Amino acid sequence: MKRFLFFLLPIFIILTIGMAVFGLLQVRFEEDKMIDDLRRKAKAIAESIDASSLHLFMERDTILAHRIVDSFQKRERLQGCALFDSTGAVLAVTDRIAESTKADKPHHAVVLEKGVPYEGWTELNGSRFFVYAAPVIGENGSRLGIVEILYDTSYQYPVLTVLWRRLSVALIVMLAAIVASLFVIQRKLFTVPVLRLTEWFSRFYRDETDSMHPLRTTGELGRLASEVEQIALSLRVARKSISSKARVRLSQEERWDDSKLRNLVHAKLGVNAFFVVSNREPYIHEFDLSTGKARCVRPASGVVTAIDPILRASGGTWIAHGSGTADRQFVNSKDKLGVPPDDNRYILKRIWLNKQEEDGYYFGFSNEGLWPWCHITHTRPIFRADNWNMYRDVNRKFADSVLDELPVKNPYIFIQDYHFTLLGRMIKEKRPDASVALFWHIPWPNPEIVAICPYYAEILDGMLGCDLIGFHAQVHCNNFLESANRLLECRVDGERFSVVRNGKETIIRSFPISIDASMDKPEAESRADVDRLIKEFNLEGKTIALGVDRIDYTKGIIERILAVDRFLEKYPEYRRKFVFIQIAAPSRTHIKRYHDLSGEIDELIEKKNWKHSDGDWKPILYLRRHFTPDVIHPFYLLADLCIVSSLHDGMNLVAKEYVSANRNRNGVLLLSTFTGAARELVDAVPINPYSIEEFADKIRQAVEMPAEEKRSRMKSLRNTVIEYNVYRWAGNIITEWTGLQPSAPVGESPKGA
Ligand code: ADQ
Repeated sequence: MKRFLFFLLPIFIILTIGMAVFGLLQVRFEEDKMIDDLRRKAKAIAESIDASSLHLFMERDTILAHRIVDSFQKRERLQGCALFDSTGAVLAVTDRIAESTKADKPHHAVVLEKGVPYEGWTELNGSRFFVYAAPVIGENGSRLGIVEILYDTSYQYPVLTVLWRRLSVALIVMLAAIVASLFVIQRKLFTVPVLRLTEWFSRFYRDETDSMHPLRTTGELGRLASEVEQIALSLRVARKSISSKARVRLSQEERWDDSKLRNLVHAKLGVNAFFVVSNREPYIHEFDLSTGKARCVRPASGVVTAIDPILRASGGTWIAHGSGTADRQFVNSKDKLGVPPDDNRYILKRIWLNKQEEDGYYFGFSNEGLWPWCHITHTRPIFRADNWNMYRDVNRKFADSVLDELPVKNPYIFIQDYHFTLLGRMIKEKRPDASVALFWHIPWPNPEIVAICPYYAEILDGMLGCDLIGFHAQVHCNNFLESANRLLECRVDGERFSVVRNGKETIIRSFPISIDASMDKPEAESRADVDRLIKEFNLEGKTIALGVDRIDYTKGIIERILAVDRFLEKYPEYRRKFVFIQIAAPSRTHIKRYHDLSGEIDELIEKKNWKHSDGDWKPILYLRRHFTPDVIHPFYLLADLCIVSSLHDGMNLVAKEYVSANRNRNGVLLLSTFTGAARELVDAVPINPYSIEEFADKIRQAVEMPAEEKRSRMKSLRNTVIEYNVYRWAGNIITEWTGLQPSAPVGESPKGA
C-alpha cells in the first residue's frame, strides 16, 4: 500500500493542480463573458441616449433628461443611469443611484477630455457595481456631457458559485476515475505479477512448488520467472543427485569426519530441510565498546562448540535468539544471514526477544529454575509463575518462527537443550508430519528432584512431543524414563527404551557429545603463540596447570582454587615452580548467584595469590574474559595438566578440547567423576572436587607422573576423542532419528499423575 501511495501521490498532486487551474480558468472565462455582456448592454444604452438626445445636453433640458433616465429604470440588472453636462454637473439621475453622484468622479475628466468611454467598478451601499461612462459628443466634436450607467453584478456570484461547484464535482469524479484506473493498471501490470512471483519464491523455498503449475507470467517479469524456474529445477536435480552419490560414498568411508557426516545428511535427509533451534546463537555481532565498530564473536558455549561443525558440514538453518548488540545490522529482511560470516555454510535466523522475555524465559525460568534443577550442586532452583508464563510464551514464539520456515515435506527439526522443553509439542501440534528431536545437554535429575518443579507435568509432556530425546549418558536416560513412568500418565517400554503417551512414542537414547578434533591447528603453527605466552606471563621452566570455563557454579572453579592452595601448602617444593592459569568467560551475569560467584572467585584468587606469592611469582593467573578458540588453543598446548573439576556436568567439552590439542601426548587431564566426559575418558586422572585434600594429591600425582604413563594415558584418551568425535555423535543421532517414523499424539492436554 505504501509503495502504491508512493507511486500514486505525485500523479494525484499533478492532476489535482492541473484540474484546479483548469477550473479557475473556466470560472474566469465565464466571469469575463458576463462582464462583456454587461459592457455591450451598457454601450447600447449609452449610444441610444447619445443619438436621440443631443439637444437635451445643449439646452440642459432636465425634464427630458429625467424622463429618459426613468425610462431605463426597469431594464434587467440595470441599477441606474445618470446624465451629466459638460462641466460634470448632474442633469438627471435614477433614484437608486442618486447617492453615487455625490462622490468624486475623477474618470469624468478623462472621458470628457479624451472623448472615450470609461468602464470600471464602484462601491455603493456595500455592493459592487459595474460602471460604464460614455461621452456625448456634439456634431462639431464638442463634448456635451456624459451618460453613466451602473449595473448590478451581484447576480454573478451565485451563477459562478454554481458553476464552480459543478466543475469541482466533475473534476473530482474525473480524478477518482483516473486514480481508480491507475490502481487497476498498476496492480495488473506490477503488483499481481510481483506477488505471484514472491509467493512462488517462498513456496519454492519451502519445497511446495512440485505440485504447482508452472509460473505463467508474461512480459519482463514473465522472463524473470521463467529463469527462476530453470534455476529451481536444476537445484532440485542437483540436490537429488548429491543425495544418491552421498549414499555410495558413505559406505566407503571409515572414520567420522565432516565429509562423512555431509554424505550421511545428504543420503538420509536428502532434499529434506534440516533445522536446528537453540537459545544461544553460534555467531554474535557485538559493538566493540572501545572502537564503536561491530565485530563477530563465537560465544563460550558447549552447544555452539558441538553443533556449529555439524551445520557447517550439512548446511541447513539454525534458529536462535539474536542477543548481540549489533545483530540487527547484519540480517536481511527475514532476519537471516549466512554464517560463518566469511564462509557462508548455513543460514542463521535470529529471533528478537525483549528485555521482559529475556528476563522471564532465559535468566528466570531457564537459568534460575531449570539449570540448578538439573545439576546436583545444592543451589536451590527458583520457579516463579510469571517466569514460567514467559518461558511458555517464548517457546510459542520460537515455534511460530520455526513453523514459518518449514517446507511441505518431511522437515527435520533438531532442538537444543532445556530452554525449549515445550517446543517439540508445539511444533507437532501444527505439523504432525515433522520429525522432531531434542538433545538435552545437561544432566537429567532423578524423579524425586523432577517432582519439585511445579511445572514438571507440562515439561515432560512438552518433551514427549518429540520423536527422539537424546542425553549424554545412559544414567540420564534412565532418570528420564523413570521420571515419566512415576510422574506422568504414560507407558514406558523398557525394551525399546521409549515412552508412549496418548498413542505417541518417543525414543530415549544416550549420545555422548564430542568435539571436532580435526579443527586444531598443527602444533608447529602454534609454537610461536606458545612462546609468546611463556614470555608474556613469565612461565619459563614452570609447570602449568590450566582451567577453561564459563563462570558457573557447576564448574567447580572455587574448589579448584582451594585444591591449588592446598597443593602448595602440602607440597611447598612446588612454590615458584607451578602456575595455575584460569581462563574464565563471564556468563549469566544478570543472575545474582552468578554475580556473587564471580566476586567470590576474584576475592579468593586475590587472597591465595597474596598468601603464596614470592617475589615476581604468584601461583594463580586469572584471565577473566571471553577468548576466541584460536586464542585458547595455545593455552591447551602450554598446559602440562588441565583441570576439569565440575561439581556436575552433562559432558564437559573442555576436557575433550584439551585432549584433542595434546598431539605430543605429554599432558595430563584431571577430570571430575561427576562429568559426563568421565564415563568415556577413563584414562584421565579422576578427581572428586568436593574432597580438597584428595584433589590436591591428584594435582601432585599429575605433576609427578612419569612421562611414559602420561604418553600412554594421553594416547588412549586421544583415540577416544578422535574416534568418538562430534561427527560420529551427529551421525548416530541422524541415523537413529531418520530410522523413526514421525508419530503424532492422539492429542489430549497434559495431565500430571
Ligand atoms: P557448557 O556448560 O557451556 O555446555 P562446556 O561443555 O564446558 O560447557 O563447553 C564450554 C565451551 O566454552 C568450550 O568449548 C570452551 O572452550 C568454551 N570456553 C570456555 N571458556 C571460554 C572463554 N573464556 N572464552 C571463550 N570460550 C570459552 C553445556 C553443558 C556441558 C556440555 C555442553 C555440550 O553444560 O556439560 O558438554 O553443553 O553438550
